[in-house]
Amino acid sequence: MTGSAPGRAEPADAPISVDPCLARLDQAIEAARALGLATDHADAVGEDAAARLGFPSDAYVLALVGGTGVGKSSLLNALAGTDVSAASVRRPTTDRPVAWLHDAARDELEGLLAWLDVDPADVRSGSGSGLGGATELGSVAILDLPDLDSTAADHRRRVEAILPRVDAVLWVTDPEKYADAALHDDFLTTWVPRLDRQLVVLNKADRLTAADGEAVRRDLERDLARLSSRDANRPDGTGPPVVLASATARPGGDGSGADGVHEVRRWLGDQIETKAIVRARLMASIRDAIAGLAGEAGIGRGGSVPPAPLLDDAARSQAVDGSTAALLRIVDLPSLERQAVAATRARARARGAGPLGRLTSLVYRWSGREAKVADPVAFLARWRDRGSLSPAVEPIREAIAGPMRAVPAGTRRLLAERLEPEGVERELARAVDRAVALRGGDPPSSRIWTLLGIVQTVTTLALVATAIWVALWILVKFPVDSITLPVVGRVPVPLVILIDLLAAGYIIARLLGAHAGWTGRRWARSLAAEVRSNVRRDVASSAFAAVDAIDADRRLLAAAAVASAVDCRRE
Ligand SMILES: Nc1nc2c(ncn2[C@@H]2O[C@H](COP(=O)(O)OP(=O)(O)OP(=O)(O)O)[C@@H](O)[C@H]2O)c(=O)[nH]1
Ligand SMILES: [Mg+2]
Repeated sequence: MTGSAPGRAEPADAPISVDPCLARLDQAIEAARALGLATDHADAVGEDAAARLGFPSDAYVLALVGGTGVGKSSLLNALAGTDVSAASVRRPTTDRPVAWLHDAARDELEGLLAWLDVDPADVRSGSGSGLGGATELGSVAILDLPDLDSTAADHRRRVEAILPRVDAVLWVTDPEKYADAALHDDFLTTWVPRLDRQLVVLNKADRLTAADGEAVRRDLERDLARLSSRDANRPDGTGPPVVLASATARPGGDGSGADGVHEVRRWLGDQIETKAIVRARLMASIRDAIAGLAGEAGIGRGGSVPPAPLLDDAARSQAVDGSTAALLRIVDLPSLERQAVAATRARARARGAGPLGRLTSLVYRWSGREAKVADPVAFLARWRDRGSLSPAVEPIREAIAGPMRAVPAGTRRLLAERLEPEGVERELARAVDRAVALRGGDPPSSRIWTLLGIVQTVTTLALVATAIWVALWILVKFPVDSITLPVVGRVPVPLVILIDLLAAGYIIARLLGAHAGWTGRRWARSLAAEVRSNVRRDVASSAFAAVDAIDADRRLLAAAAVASAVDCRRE
């Protein structure tokens, strides 16, 4: 039906625009959808508001609402000055909306009435003789609605469907029904705070003594003031006025009832700003819809703003610690450190162990041993082969179990989907992949190794030369000097030099080994620390991404609800 409405157009002279209020509704709906909540009602409120703004707001729609037989149709007839809606003793009588409006307004309001689903055959108009013939009554279309409380259930549904689209209400009750729960609890609770323009008519006042009528009137006023005070925009808690009337009392007749109908006429003829009436009830409905969404999300009135995160810091950090520890067990940092030390030693050997070291390095590499035990980067890359991720998923799921119970069912479903074990496993695996993609995976080096390499090379060359010398001496037996050593006695010089060179080579190799080990261990420790902190950081940022998204939408919805108090305020 909204499709039949013309496009939205804010009245040009509107002092306050509904647009910011509608924008808040859009924001709240978007957040609520992201939270998995049903937004049908809020969608309908938004669509209705947009549609209503597309119709003229120089006139407003007033509905007569009440139980069956209270005299709604009789009241309309009295106001119109002619029988426009059937009134009878048969219950219920009115089964679909009947509209009455001033002749002058008929053309202008036809579209609006069609949008309200009033059959054109049920639209009556007149000169308003019953309304005093006042042309200012061209600013109201009066709807006589079916009842709220008869056995015809579809009557109530019709009222429920049309009420969100009317701008003002004339609540009609009578001495028997004024305390009726159906009227008091459901409808008044919902609508009294939302409508700026409303009047309560206690009809059939002719059946009460003046004193009883006055007592009932005061009783009703008290009740209505209580309902109105629930509206933040009406802190003074004044409810709609209550009028005692008698719709069937003849004009010029005896009493207060007829005066009451005059009072209703006067109220209808009040010089009111119809645009403001329409805007105010649209904004009240929108604000209500936003508050409804916030309530659905569990962040309604009384909740902290911004709402507390679903998962508190302590629980989150405990879960991240647990999951990180489980992941690091798979990554296997002690083995990583061993690989790092071995890789550093291999590099030191290649640089600082002279020609023989270079040779053993080549053998080490070609045999594939180096890649297996001395390549920390490759070792990290193979982390997935070393165990199952399930133990790392558990702390995350455990942490969210409590908050899951606290959120509404729709949000719980969303969270359950996003936090199903396979998904969490994938996220954690990605986090570890990112964490182990280290920059600078090459082992460290040192100038000392180059220096030791040169010394070792010289020593090796000298050793080869000396070995040749010793071999020749053994074969040819040419004379050489001897040195007398304690215990051993006389030892030929070539042999002494050979032994010295061997000892020097050994010492240089030990020095190199010690330095490479020290450098390697330092590097290994920093690699392990980097992996450890990377894994924790990436787990912290990704494991609860779904919860963080829900938190962000809850904050957005709460912000929309808070802002709606300003953007949807009445003039
Ligand atoms: N005594 C008395 N009877 C009234 C008054 N107003 C209406 N009635 C009678 O009450 C009966 C019901 O009136 P209706 O106007 O049909 O009531 P209604 O609220 O439209 O009822 P539904 O269409 O069924 O919802 C009729 O017999 C009216 O004559 C009144 O002020 N005083
Ligand atoms: Mg009726």
